[in-house]
Amino acid sequence: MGNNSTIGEFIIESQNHFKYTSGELSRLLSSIRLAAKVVNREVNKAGLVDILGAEGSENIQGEEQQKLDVYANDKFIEALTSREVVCGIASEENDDFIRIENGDNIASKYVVLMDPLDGSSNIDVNVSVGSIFSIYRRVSETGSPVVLEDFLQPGSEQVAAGYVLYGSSTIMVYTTGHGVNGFTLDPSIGTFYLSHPNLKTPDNGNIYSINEGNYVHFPQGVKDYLKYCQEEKGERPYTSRYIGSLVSDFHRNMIKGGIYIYPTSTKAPNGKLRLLYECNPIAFLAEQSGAMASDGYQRILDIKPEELHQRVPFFVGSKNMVMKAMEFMENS
Ligand code: AHM
Ligand code: MG
Repeated sequence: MGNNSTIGEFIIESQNHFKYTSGELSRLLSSIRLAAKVVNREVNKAGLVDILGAEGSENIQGEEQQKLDVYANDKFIEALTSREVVCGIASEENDDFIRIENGDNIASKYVVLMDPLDGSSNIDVNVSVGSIFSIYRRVSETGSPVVLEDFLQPGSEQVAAGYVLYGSSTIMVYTTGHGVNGFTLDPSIGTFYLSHPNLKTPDNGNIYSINEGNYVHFPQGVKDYLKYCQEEKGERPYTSRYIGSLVSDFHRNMIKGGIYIYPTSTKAPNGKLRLLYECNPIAFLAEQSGAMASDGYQRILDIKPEELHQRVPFFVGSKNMVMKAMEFMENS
């Protein structure tokens, strides 16, 4: 397939990659794409909306100003519910999962877990943010209301996962378990085009991404690995790059080679990132691109989740770099 295909054409041509070919997953992905375009429009005028709304808390349409992460959450939920493509949604923005029982949703096989706007503290300063999604087949019987178990599946059961990065351009990157492909939005016509076919993470890299300000709180293994990254030997010292937006840091490392770490710390004993809608989808993409994702000791995708908003330490990126970091964790 040429680089000129739109994401819609690409999905149709890859139908045989989907285990269940009812077209439901294609429709689900197309709903996510639609929500992403709406969120993209809003993210792009974030500063403007503030100016227009400066007099009071309302914008020119007289609507109340909403924080963008709440707005993104609403848009994703709206797009997914109104098209009857999922029977349940779990989101970083909602304490509990949402059962969708109106219309034909109840007959849907799929649940979606998402972080509708990750890194949203970066919005105010014009730095890239992203939306992350993870899709599973429900384990409870179709036609009945979804239950917590439908959401608490190990990452290895994901049917599809991806992210949208609202960066210098907007790109949607996803996998259905047959490699990773990236589609860049042409904003003038509102269509995503295949721009990054078959993305592969280099096995080695020279970038490490971590919030080093927390150094004193890190476990010894991470401290030792950081010293290793900074040592003058061969390809080292590595370069440090940390945007503070998981999607952006991961995307860069996937293309250039590198490692991203959000470890445990004395302040955050389980790390900060959420297993179900941040680490699992990123880990699925990582593995599909030839990279690795670990909690420091074991594969992220093998973890059996116990809670919807469970946190987990996260080491993701170029295979050899993640293996090296795990070696330091093991030996510390
Ligand atoms: P959020 O879901 O509240 O936006 O937090 C997740 C973000 C990640 O995108 C980013 O990698 C990390 O938090 C940055 O955290 P910190 O500021 O502690 O370095
Ligand atoms: Mg988040």
